[in-house]
Amino acid sequence: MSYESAKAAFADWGVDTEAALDRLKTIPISMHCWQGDDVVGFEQKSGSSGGGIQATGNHPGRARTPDELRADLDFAYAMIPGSHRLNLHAMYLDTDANPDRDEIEFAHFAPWVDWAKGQGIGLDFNPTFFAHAKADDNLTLSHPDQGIRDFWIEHGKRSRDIAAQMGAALGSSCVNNIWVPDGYKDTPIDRMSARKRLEASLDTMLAPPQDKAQMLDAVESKLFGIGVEACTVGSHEFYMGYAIRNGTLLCLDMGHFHPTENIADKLSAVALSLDEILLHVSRPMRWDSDHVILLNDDILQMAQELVSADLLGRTHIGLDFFDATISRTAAWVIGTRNMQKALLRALLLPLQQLKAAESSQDFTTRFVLTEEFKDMPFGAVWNEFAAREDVPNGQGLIKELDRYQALVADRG
Ligand code: RNT
Ligand code: ZN
Repeated sequence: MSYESAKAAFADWGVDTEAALDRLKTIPISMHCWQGDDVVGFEQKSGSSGGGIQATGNHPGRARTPDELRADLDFAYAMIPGSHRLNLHAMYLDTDANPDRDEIEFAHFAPWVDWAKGQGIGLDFNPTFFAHAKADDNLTLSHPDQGIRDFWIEHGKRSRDIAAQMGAALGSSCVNNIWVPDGYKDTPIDRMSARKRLEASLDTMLAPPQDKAQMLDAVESKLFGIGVEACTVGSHEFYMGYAIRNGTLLCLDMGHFHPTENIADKLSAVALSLDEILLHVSRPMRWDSDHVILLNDDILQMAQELVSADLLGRTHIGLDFFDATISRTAAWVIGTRNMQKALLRALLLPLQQLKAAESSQDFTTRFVLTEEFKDMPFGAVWNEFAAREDVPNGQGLIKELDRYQALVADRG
């Protein structure tokens, strides 16, 4: 179907496709660096990834250096319509120096900032509280040992400074997201002390004032992880309260709740108590497996909530998945485009009619409308978006993804 026919079909329902495309263009997705190298990073060290985070698969083409990762990102961004962001983890520093986590500085990330400037993209940041000898027991900010806590507090403080400098250099506030693996494999006897230690460490870390125009603090909860099945110190209730009391962003990761929970239902609830939200869009399969996101009901419902509850202006959309069984660049491209496609579908819904039906308790009309709308020509509107943004689609996209994968396949 041509775009003009699709436009008319949506207009029939009172939906303006041009307005939807204009809005979609302005929504940045923060693409996570760690899909490109299986969450390994560029520290000069050996050891396991730790923290229960494990990419599986050995598809050829893993980026081994910052230059390779940037080349892969350049390609991926060229396949994704719109202008986006990069979400960097502290362990992806780009320097010949070999600083420990409590020694990192902005200078160690300068090549990333120069690159981002050249690409016109914003950066987000994360302290790395895993994949380190001092995190091997899955205790960092809540560790009973004050020395270990201080080490990680220093890492966290430095990460906030680096994020602020990134935000200042790029003229776009950098979200600095804190996730720690802390927890217990078996049932602890004193959860309260662990949570008090985590709280106190966060308080110390977040005490130095930062300009919100430069950096924004976010905290990420989790239900459980491998090796910490019995108790996660930074649970949802812990961080929900912490974020409200301290005015930080709350990061909702789609894989960090019970498998039957959907964060689509949480957005409007937490938005009443929080200014801003960070999303880690992911696809849990049976557990927090971080599969590449599909254009499935979970993502569609979440995007619908963002639009329907008017939360796009105060939600930062980040991705968090990693799959090493398929082309890593294809995973980035398809996952990011799926997030955009979900937003587009949400922007093309006859929301006023749906809301009117619901508020008059006419659930039959709401039901018929949502189901009839599934046959609307969303694809033609997406094709138009891709064409206007000069990115390939369909067979052209497959050709490009294959071509790039062949280029990187002989990396060792
Ligand atoms: C882990 C969290 C966290 C990480 C990244 C790499 O369960 O989801 O966000 O995936 O920091
Ligand atoms: Zn996450």
